[in-house]
Amino acid sequence: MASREYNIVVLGAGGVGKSAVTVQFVQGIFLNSYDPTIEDSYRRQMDVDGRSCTLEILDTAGVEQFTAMRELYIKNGQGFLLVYSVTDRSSLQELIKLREQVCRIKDNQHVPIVLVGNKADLGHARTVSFQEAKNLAHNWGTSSFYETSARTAAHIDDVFADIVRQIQKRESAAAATTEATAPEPMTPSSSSSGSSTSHGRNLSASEKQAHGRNFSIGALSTSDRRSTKRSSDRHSELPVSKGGFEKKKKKKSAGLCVIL
Ligand SMILES: Nc1nc2c(ncn2[C@@H]2O[C@H](COP(=O)(O)OP(=O)(O)O)[C@@H](O)[C@H]2O)c(=O)[nH]1
Ligand SMILES: [Mg+2]
Repeated sequence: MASREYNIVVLGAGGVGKSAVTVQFVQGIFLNSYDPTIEDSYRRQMDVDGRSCTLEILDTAGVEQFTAMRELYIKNGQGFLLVYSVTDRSSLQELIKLREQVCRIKDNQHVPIVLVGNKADLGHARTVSFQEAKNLAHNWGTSSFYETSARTAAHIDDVFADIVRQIQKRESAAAATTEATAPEPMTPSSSSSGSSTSHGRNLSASEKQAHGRNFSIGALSTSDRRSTKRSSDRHSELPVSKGGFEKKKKKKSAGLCVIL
C-alpha cells in the first residue's frame, strides 16, 4: 500500500533543540551545532502500527516574530511538535503563546500537538520538572508529552509516532462524521459543484483540509521567504524542492480525483 504523507511542524524557542531533534529522527545523528536561522524540510518514512507513513517535517526557526510565512506553514501543518528545553523555563512559557497561535490559525482547539521537553540528558541543569510540563499538557487536554534527548535519542521516535497517531485519529473521526451525514448519492449535475471525491461524495471541510493541502513553503513568494535562511541540502534527507511538491501534488490529485 502507498505510504501516506503527514505534514509536521516543529515549533519552539531558539536553542531548545528543534533542529537536533529533527535531525536525530531523520538521520540518526546528534548535531552539536546548527545554524539557528536555518529553516528546512526533511522527510522520513516510518512504520506506525504496521502502516507505512511518510513524515514531512518542517524544522522552523525564528518564532520570535510573527510572519506571513509562519501563518502559512501553521495553516498547512497537520500536526505540531511544541518543543521546549527542560533547562530553560522561559522556553516552556513561550509554548503557551505558540499553542494559542496554532489553535487560532487552525480555528480549532483540538489540533494534533505533542509537547516535547528536550535536553532531558542535562539532568543537573534542569529547571522544569516533568510533572509541571505534564500538567500543562493536561490543561491543553492532551497526554501527549515526552521528555526527549536529541543527544541520546531518548523518546525521539515516540514523539513522531504519537503525532502521526493523533493525525490519523482526527482523520478517522472526520471520515466517520462525513459517512454519518453523507447525503444520498448525487446526480451528475449536482456533483459538478464543490470539491468531491471520485465516488461522488462531498468532502467535509476537514477532509478538504486533509487532502487538499500543500505543505510547500515553496508556494510562498520570494518576499515572504526573505526572512529565513534555507540550508543547503547538507542535512536534508530527500530535501523538498518546489518541483518535488508539484510532482507530489499531481500524484495526489490523480488518486483522489479532486474536482475544484
Ligand atoms: N545536551 C543536549 N544538547 C542538545 C540537545 N538538543 C540540542 N542540543 C544542543 O542545543 C543547541 C541548540 O540546538 P538546536 O537544535 O540548534 O536548537 P534550535 O534552535 O531549537 O533548532 C545545540 O548546541 C545542540 O547541540 C539535547 O537533547 N541534549
Ligand atoms: Mg534550528
